[in-house]
Formats: sequence, C-alpha cells, structure tokens
Amino acid sequence: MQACRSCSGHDLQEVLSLGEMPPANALPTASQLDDEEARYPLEVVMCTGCTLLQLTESPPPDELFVDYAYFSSRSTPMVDHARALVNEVMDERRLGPNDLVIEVASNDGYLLRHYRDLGVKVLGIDPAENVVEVAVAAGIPTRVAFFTSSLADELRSEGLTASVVHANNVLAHVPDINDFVAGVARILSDDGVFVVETPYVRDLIEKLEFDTIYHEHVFYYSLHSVMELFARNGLSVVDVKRIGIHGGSLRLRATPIKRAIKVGNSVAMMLRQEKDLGIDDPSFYSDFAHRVDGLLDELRVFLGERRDQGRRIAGYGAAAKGTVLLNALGIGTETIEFVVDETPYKQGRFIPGVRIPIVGPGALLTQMPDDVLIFAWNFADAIIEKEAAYRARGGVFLLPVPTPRVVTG
Ligand code: JHZ
Ligand code: ZN
Repeated sequence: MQACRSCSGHDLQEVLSLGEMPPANALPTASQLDDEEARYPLEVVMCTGCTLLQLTESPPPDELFVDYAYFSSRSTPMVDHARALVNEVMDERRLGPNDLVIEVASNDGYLLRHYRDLGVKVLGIDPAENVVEVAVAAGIPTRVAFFTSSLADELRSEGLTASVVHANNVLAHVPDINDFVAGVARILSDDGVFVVETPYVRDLIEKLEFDTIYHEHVFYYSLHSVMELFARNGLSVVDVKRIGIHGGSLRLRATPIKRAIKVGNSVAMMLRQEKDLGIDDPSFYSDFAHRVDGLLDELRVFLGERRDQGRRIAGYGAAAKGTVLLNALGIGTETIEFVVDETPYKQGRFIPGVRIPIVGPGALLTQMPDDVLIFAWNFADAIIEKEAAYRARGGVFLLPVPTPRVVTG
C-alpha cells in the first residue's frame, strides 16, 4: 500500500471502503449519458504515524477541479458565513488598503468580495476556469491555478506577501498537502495569519456523515493531525474552534513558527479532548464501517416503505454528498424522481452513477412530490425556510443522516 501523504508513514489501517464510485461532482449532461463514467475506489485509511485519515486513491486534481460544478455563492448561508468570518478577521487585524488578503480555492469570490467592499486588496487563486470567470466578472482579481509552493515563490518574486491567507474547504482537497502548506508559509508576511476551515473528523465519525467522503476529500483532519502537518511545514496552530458549517468543521489560525509566541488555550484544551476521546487511536474508527452499513440499510427500508405507499420522492441539493449517498444506496429514478438545485451549471445534468436528473427548485411546486429528501442536509434549515410554499401545500421534507427521519416542526 502507498505511504501516508502527510508523514510518509507506512502503517495505514482500513477505516471504510465504499467500493468504486464516480467522482461526486462529475455531473454528466444528457448527451454524455451514453458514455461510460469513470469510477475510482473510495477507501479511507488511518495513518498510525500521524493519525491522519485519508483516501488510498484519488483521481488527479486536474480531472476534478478544472471544470467545476460547485459555486459557493449559490448557497446563501455560505455567503453569510463568509461575511461573518471576514468581519471577525477585520476586527482582529484592522486591515487597511495596504494589506493583501489571499484566498486559495477562492471559488466565485464569495468570501473575498467582502474584503474588497471594505477596501482591502485581494487576490484569489482557484484552478476552476469556469468558476473563476464569475469571480473576475464580479471584480475579484483571481488567478486560474492550483496553489503550490512554486506558485507561492512566483507571487513572492512579484513582491506579493499576504497579511491573511484564507483556505476554506481546501486543505482536504490537495493530495500534495505538504507542498501546499509549505507554500502558505512562504507567502505569509512575517506577522501574517493563516485562517483555515476544514471538516472535523470527529463530526464525521460521531454524526455518521459518511457522505462527506468522496474523491475530492483526500483528508479528514483532527487538530492533532493538522498540527503535525503544519509544524512540519513551518506553521504553528495558535487558535482553534469548532464551527457548525458543513456538518462540523475546525476553524484554525496559524502563524509562521518563528512568531508563534502566544498559543491560545483553545489548542491545548482541544488536544486534551481528542486524547480523551482516543481520536489518535485506530479503535476510535473501528465500528464506523459497521455503523455506515446500518445507516444504509435503514435508509433503504425508510425510502422503500414510502415509495411502496405510493409516495413520490424528490431530492434537494445536487450536493457532492448526494452522489455518494445515492451511489452507496444504489438507488436511482425508481425511488427518487428528480433532484432540485439552484446552480445553473447543475441544472439539465444528472447525478453521476445513478443518473437522476437535476432541475431548478421551481419543480417542487410544479411537480409536487410527496417527499423531498435533503441531500444538502448541512443547509436544511435555510432550505426548509425558503421552500415554505411547498410545505404549506402538504410537501414533506426528509433527512438522511445520522438517522433517516421526517422533518417535523
Ligand atoms: P453543499 C461542497 O460539497 C463541495 P457539497 C466541496 N468539495 C466541499 O468541500 C464542500 O462543499 C465543503 C444547492 N443549494 O454546499 C447548492 C440550493 O440549491 O452542501 C449546492 O449545489 N439551494 C467544495 O456539494 C448544494 O445545494 C439552497 O438553498 O456536498 C449544496 O451543496 C442551498 C442552501 C443550496 O456541498
Ligand atoms: Zn501519517
């Protein structure tokens, strides 16, 4: 087997295998339905050396991210979340027009636009050409590129250094993670701060969020494993907090090691919690696969019974998570008629593998399915609130994880 992508250790313990899966965001168009879809094994292991959970295999990043289906601004709660984060950092750092904020994986500019509106210089970096177009049209300077240490050197040679580097939902996505973190360390100014959000492995395991495991997510971090990674590459974690976004994430702040004089209590406290829980021990993960199997069985029964009662079921949010859930269940249009999503790029396409059509949210009222299973369960509250008219007409929302259930209240 391969070596750990973080510490190069060789003792990798199996956590979960979901078999062969299509890449979660490779949504075929109607004309591609006759083509065979690519599939890759989806298997998670834990490195006993540095404790980091990771995939054994993932397609090359340019296959996943160059033409991309996910536009952050299409989820209003993401934009609100980004605005609040920017306000927090602005209060802390009192940034002005001479400061540069860089965001890696800046997507359509959903975060940087808030800094820009406050008069701070910004630079986005993102490999998805079609998504960057949207950012640039909105006036957010963005380079189409994967962030690497050599790109960091190139930017430095142009005289650029960053007071703040943001990396939201990207630390999990980069196979050559040491090079990425080393690049961040090089582009930060001496008193700069690296602000990171990444899904927390503790939430994944405890809340059975197995559908957040897909090829884009090569890594599933704990504080312990992220600290080792950062330390190896010249960064020191000075603050950490658990946040609710995407089913539960860590928000970390890190600074160049030579300046990390004041490490907050939050770091020591969470490390202790992780130790007490045994997050650094393979036994913490040993019943996960079994619990996932149990959930899949429950879901098949739950949906099958509703279908057998003659209920018509649709899905909400052509989220990457939905692809995983549906393919793991092996259910298609015989159970879920269609999936609605606001993203224009996704409409008219299909969920990979199971090939359920994706349409605009208007279909809820025109088609009036009896049930709507929310694949974007992380945004369930916002979705239910927005689709009040569907509910008022008798529509029912369902949630898949951690146990299948009908939304009441
Ligand atoms: P959402 C994405 O995962 C992809 P996904 C990525 N790999 C990642 O790391 C995680 O985010 C963090 C739609 N929607 O955010 C928009 C509506 O239509 O759960 C999206 O297509 N109406 C980068 O894909 C989808 O749902 C709405 O009101 O699992 C949500 O996808 C809302 C709120 C969303 O992430
Ligand atoms: Zn390791």
